[in-house]
Amino acid sequence: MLKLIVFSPAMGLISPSPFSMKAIALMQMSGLDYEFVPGDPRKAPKNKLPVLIDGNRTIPDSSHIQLYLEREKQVDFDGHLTPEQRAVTLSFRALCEDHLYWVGVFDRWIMNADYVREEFFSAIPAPMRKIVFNKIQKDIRRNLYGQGLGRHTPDEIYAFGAADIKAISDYLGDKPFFFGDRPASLDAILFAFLINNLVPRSSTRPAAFSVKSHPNLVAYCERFIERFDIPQV
Ligand SMILES: N[C@@H](CCC(=O)N[C@@H](CS)C(=O)NCC(=O)O)C(=O)O
Repeated sequence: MLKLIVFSPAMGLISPSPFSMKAIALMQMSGLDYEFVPGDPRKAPKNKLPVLIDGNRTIPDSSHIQLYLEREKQVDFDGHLTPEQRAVTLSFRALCEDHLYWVGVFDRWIMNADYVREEFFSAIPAPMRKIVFNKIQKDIRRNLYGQGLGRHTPDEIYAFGAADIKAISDYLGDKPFFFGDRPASLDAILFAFLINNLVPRSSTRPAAFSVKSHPNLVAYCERFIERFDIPQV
């Protein structure tokens, strides 16, 4: 059976990583039999999760997992899309994975550090917990600075994220799925990133950066969970 290695449940989500959640969403959409197992990115081939295992084949990266399902398992996520919709798919994928993702990292690891430390590292004894967390947070700050977003003020960073979320909400409008009645791979991506924004935070954040401010996006996440029976904690 296919095995999907993802981050363990936390923050009320079956996996608190948008990329792991995307892979779970794709697997649920595929209708294939699989099991998901919590893993450690340090043991993954590219030091990131998710990873799909199919017999002796190992496929890291959520986009490569999608390609693998399409090519090797004949899963048709996007066959119904027009060339224009495929271009929109690539653009919104980049918006989520290369932009909104980093705002989420900033929101989570920098602005809500206490909450994240207790949620993710509660298994580590208290005195060590802060040390481990501080080291990871330092690496994350460096990554944010390298990516560029970390050079802005919190208000500027949140404004970028709010604009991303508004663009998703505006494009979706009152359609059931992003391109209409029939879901596509982009819905797995959008769902994964939006649901990760929706989980509770310990401190206040600008309302504009909250998916909760967009009722059509909240309804969209609920619709996706129901349609694809997304596992809950
Ligand atoms: N391009 C990758 C990105 C995966 C990714 O960034 N995963 C993060 C969690 S959301 C991770 O494994 N981080 C661990 C680390 O960087 O050490 C994909 O699409 O799967």
